[in-house]
Amino acid sequence: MNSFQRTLVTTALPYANGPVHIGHLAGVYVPADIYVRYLRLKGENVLFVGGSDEHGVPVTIRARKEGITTQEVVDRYHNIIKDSFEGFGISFDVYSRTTSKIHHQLASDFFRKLYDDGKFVEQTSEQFYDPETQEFLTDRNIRGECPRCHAAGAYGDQCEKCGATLSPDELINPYNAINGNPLTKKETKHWYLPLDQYQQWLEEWILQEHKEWRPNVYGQCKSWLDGGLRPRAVTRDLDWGIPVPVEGAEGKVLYVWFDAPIGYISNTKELCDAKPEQFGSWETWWKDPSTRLIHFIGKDNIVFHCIVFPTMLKAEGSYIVPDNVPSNEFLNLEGDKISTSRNWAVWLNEYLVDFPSKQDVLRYVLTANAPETKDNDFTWADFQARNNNELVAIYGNFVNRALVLTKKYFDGKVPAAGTFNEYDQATIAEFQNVKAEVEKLLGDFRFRDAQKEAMNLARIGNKYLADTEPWKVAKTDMERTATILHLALQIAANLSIAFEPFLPFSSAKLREMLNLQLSTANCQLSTLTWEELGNINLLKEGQELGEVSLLFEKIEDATIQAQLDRLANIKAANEESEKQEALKNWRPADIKENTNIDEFGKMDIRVATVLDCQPVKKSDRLLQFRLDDGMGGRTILSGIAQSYPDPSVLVGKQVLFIANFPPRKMMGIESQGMILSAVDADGKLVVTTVTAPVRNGSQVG
Ligand code: B3M
Ligand code: ZN
Repeated sequence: MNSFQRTLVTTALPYANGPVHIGHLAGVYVPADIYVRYLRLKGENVLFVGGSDEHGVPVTIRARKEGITTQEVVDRYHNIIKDSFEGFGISFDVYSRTTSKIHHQLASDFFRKLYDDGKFVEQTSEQFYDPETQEFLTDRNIRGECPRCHAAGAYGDQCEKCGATLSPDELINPYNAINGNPLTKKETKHWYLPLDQYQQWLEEWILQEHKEWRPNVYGQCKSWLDGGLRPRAVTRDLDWGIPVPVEGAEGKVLYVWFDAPIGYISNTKELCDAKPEQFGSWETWWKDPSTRLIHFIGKDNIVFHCIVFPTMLKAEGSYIVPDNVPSNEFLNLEGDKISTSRNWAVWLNEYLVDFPSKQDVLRYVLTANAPETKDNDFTWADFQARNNNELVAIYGNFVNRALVLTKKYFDGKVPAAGTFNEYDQATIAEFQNVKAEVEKLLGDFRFRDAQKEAMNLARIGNKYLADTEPWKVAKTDMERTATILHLALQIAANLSIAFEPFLPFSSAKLREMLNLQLSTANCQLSTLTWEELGNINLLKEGQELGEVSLLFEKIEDATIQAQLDRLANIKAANEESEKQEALKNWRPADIKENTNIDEFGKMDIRVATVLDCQPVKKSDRLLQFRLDDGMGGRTILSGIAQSYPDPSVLVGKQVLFIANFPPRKMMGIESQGMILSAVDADGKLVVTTVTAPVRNGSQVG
């Protein structure tokens, strides 16, 4: 099993319908980049493939929203996304796009081969249809009320509010997301990949042969397989995408989830065809069983990468299938689900502007807090704390002290080491032990723990200086001071290797400060290798150090506050637009079951004048009414405080109330009845009244 000769690493292709955000980086691109940089440092043959997913409904929705063409949308966001990844040092060998000619050809041929080999089944089914625009609607273009949380405007595939996975049939009052039209159903023909026919193979391949996959990935596959696989449509009625290359399929395109993973292959082909002498043949990467294929993805993509795409590859017959699919759970932002459509995110392109030269801080925080086994939360407070207390206080502080003291006492030249004493030896041994641990963790895709171990190396260095106190020793013993700083500098040089996969920008900066001069333009080591980690002779005695500056800088409260303010504004805007969406699509509820005059007659509804109305202390919901009910007065509590921020507007008004409810105590106050209110679409309650004055205590009927 370990006869692999090369590793092909792919990362999910982000939809080019918006910029990428911290969720993308944390879930997929940083872990993949750590892994690839590590393999490269070890001298392994590795290819790192990425690209933008430019088909699918999300991009067409964005185009309509922004009033530009779909091509303009994908051009714009492909470039923004590509720049963001470059900005964060995600070291792709190729980053291309699914609108490329090569991809259209390859995906089309792939479909045609399966079609010609009789691998698909054809099926006609009923789909949601807008009779006015005469188009079939995809899940994403259907909206309606969420059956779970009852938020307005949930999508046919998912509710952005509560995160539920939905099918359009579950939505309450579904409508066309673009024009609000009500929908009917109509028959249409599509091609299906019969996953059921591959069930047994998948069970063997995943459940038996890949027990080592992450529990979240294995578990999700198992539950799909246990539920029994069904054929899946791989074509759609849409005008944006790769045309179905079959006669009689006009107006249909390949389903985006059919073409997008083929994008991994097309992008490899694009690179290899352009530089065969450097990267070899694309077919070696995709068809030679000695290639190890690894897909880095987010958890919502598991089924496509573990079940659908492997089935496509298997059905085609000449491809390898993935060896592992390290998938992360989700990263939330300040307690709420990250959402592109709701603008609830930290956008990478904005971060790069707001925090210039601080790419590694975000890389560090996202790895330290990576959602490897469960969903996790990104908070700006944690971001600040990890920067100030870990990067600055441990790693940065150690490096700075070692370099500044060398400048001070040894004219900025690496001092000669005398004999290492026992404590030095123990420090070296402890330091060298960490290497194997980091390797094991990285091999198991446990990036969070691996980075923690790398940080332990910095801790060892920091502790070494704190314990040996060269600034004190220098007063009496320059020889010993030289030994201490010599070792400290060697440790610093080692840190530049250990952190290279995680914090490549800082490693490059550190090497410059140490005058190791090994960095290349994209922050990759050119001559140092992972094997050197633990070597305490990386720096030569007498070698001159470079300019010293701070490796990391403290982040101030005001900077963090500015980010929090920005999020608060977005939240307010979202609440407002959700309210508008609810109002726009509101329809009266269905009429209740029939009742009769006798039932109604049991209800004693009367008129009263509000004498006083106050919020109930310690309750944000209740108002306390004092009423003149014509019968000596009564107190009623009503849960409408949110709708009446100034309850005094009700004083003097005549209201309707139910007089014969049994008294009930709330917050220590007895409520004697119920005041009648109407509920508006946005949940606002409006107290009912009479259209002309009547005597208090009059009955309504
Ligand atoms: N574009 C969905 C996503 O961004 C999709 C991934 C494709 S990977 C082949 O989550
Ligand atoms: Zn919901």
